[in-house]
Amino acid sequence: MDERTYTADAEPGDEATVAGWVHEIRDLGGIAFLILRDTTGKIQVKFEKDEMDDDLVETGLGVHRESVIRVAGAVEEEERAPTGVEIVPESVEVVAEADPELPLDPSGKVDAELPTRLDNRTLDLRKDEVKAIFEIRAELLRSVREAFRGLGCTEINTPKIVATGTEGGTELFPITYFGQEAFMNQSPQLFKQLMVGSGLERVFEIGPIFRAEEHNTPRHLNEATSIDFESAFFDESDAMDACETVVRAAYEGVAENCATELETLGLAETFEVPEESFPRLSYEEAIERINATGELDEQLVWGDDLPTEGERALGEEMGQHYFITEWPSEIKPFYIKDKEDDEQLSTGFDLMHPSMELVSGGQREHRYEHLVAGFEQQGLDPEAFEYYTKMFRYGMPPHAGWGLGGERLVMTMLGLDNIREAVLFPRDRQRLSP
Ligand code: AMO
Repeated sequence: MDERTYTADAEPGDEATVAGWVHEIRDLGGIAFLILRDTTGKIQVKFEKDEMDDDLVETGLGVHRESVIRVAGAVEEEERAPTGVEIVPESVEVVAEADPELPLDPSGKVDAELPTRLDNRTLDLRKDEVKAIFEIRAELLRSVREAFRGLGCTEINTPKIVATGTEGGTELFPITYFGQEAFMNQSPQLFKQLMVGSGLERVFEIGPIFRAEEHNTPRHLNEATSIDFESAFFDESDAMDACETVVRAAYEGVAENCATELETLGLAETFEVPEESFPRLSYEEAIERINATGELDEQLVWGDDLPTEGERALGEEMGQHYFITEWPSEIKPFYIKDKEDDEQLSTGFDLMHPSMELVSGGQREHRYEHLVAGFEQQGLDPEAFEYYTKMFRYGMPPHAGWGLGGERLVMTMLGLDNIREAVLFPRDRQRLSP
């Protein structure tokens, strides 16, 4: 058992053993201070050289920065100490020595570029502002899970090694599976849909998706975390309601439980839980409004995907989360259902943050003949998807759902410039390790 006291719990009058990293040593001559850091904060350790054992002073002040040490002593009140208390050490043990040369400076006094930080993520995460991002990410996922439970969902886990792709427009990563061609899964799409016809009916999954995107952008990863939802007997409007509930719950959880982290990131004053309900704009209105901004060199026409600059121009006008609905059927995947009264229009929707797309979703095609015809129209071989289509012959209810990019949610919530900031060990064109 770890019997140390966390630095944040050390109270004046305690005899405590604290353990952690040497953040800084300040030697003022007769007196010196060592700042010890652990996951809860920092504490000052005071060395009065003339009054202390020479070996103790030598061990405490001779250790390199970022070494791991254990210090036992009396906790005393000291107004001038950064946290109002300090430890007068009776023993100092060097548990794990750090090299004198560090690849980056965890005290943050010297800035490091993102690639250096990602190469040395362990050291990078010793910085309060980096650690804060991942504490918030964890809280966000906790709140999202709770919101899904509130919506009556069951959490599922589906295979990441698969036989077929589902998301046209992004490439697959092929792998060899016992001599057979297989792929890393792009989305749990087909599996989550199969569950709405099972006894589970309403499900969610939080897991990795793999996209062999060739381009290297600040908002694309080759391995991302997808937050997926699917429910029997939902239409696209119900699915949008559920999406709004989950996104708002993520903000609420962070606002409630991450005050310190938001403060560390300089967001305490500006962080806002979205209050208003998210407006729903049709695709047609969206392209008209983008065209009216005059930001694009060429006007958008019906059937165009929205270019990044277009999304940004519209986002600036909207100034909050909003849905884009009624997309042209031709630019949505085969599993999205067309509108009942107009098959040029789909039930597909996207949830947008003012700066980027966060979610795609829609009502699904649950009628067997229509589904198979849709495969053929998209140039896909229905036979390869027989494991999926077959279940639509045995009682598949109408259903709807969506997929939310976990890192994009963290990124937009915290105003990060690069999606890689929201992943411990990002996978991109250049980065396969660590
Ligand atoms: P889509 O492909 O739009 O839809 O993905 C859903 C959401 O996942 C995030 N995302 C990514 N984030 C980072 N890097 C990437 N390369 C990346 N690709 C996607 C985005 C995106 O909005 N099966 C459908 C969802 C559904 O209909 O249920 C799907 O995967 O935030």
